[in-house]
Amino acid sequence: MKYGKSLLTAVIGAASLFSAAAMAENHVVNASLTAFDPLVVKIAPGDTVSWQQMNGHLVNTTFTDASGEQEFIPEGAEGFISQMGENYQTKPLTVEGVYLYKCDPHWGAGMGGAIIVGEPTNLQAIVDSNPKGALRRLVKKVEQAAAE
Ligand SMILES: [Cu+2]
Repeated sequence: MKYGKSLLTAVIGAASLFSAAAMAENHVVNASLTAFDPLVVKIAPGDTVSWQQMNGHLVNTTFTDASGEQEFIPEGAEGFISQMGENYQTKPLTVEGVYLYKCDPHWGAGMGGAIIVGEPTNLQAIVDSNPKGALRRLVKKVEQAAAE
């Protein structure tokens, strides 16, 4: 029976891999005044995120501070920058971790958001970078969402 069980496990494994790919979801975030709603989206690897009502807004994973440019995305992941006003959709996000983004014109008003793909692998590293201001507030929200 051992062989039978491992075969069954393999079949179930293949089936769940297939259904994971088939069931990749798109998660919609709405821009509303100077906030993204929802602020934090938790998604499965391979899912996508798209933004609506983006007139006057953009999404950008590149953060700039006095020490230069930095991206708060998982190692090996690709960042993204949309055009102003574009209802942008990401490629499938396959690298697990936290992706922070902001709307440049409204970042001063704290307009940023986060995507958690699978496990928040890089969250501690982001916290350890000692974020300040709007970035710190965004990271707090991500920590709360990750703990839920
Ligand atoms: Cu904006």
